[in-house]
Amino acid sequence: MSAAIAAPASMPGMGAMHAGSTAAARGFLAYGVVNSVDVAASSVNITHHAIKALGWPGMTMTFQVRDREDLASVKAGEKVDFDLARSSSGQYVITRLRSGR
Ligand SMILES: [Cu+2]
Repeated sequence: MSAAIAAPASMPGMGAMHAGSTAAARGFLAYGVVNSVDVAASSVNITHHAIKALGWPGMTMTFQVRDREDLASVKAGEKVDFDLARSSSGQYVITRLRSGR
């Protein structure tokens, strides 16, 4: 995918949108570019493409990662693909993260 990512620098109210009402505990495949990795916090900041299945536009945001080991395989500036799943608290977390190819 070579399309430019039209990413607003930040989106106020995005958190509420991400806590939205998508039903089951499905996984959602997404693509983006890593901006920063925080191993201590088990989180990664990603500028992701639009995720149609969730109705999300492309944007920059921080995700929690379920398996911290996934963070060892990615670094800032790298293209990645990842799976999102909705946690019991209603947040979307990354359940699988890997370098794009
Ligand atoms: Cu987002």
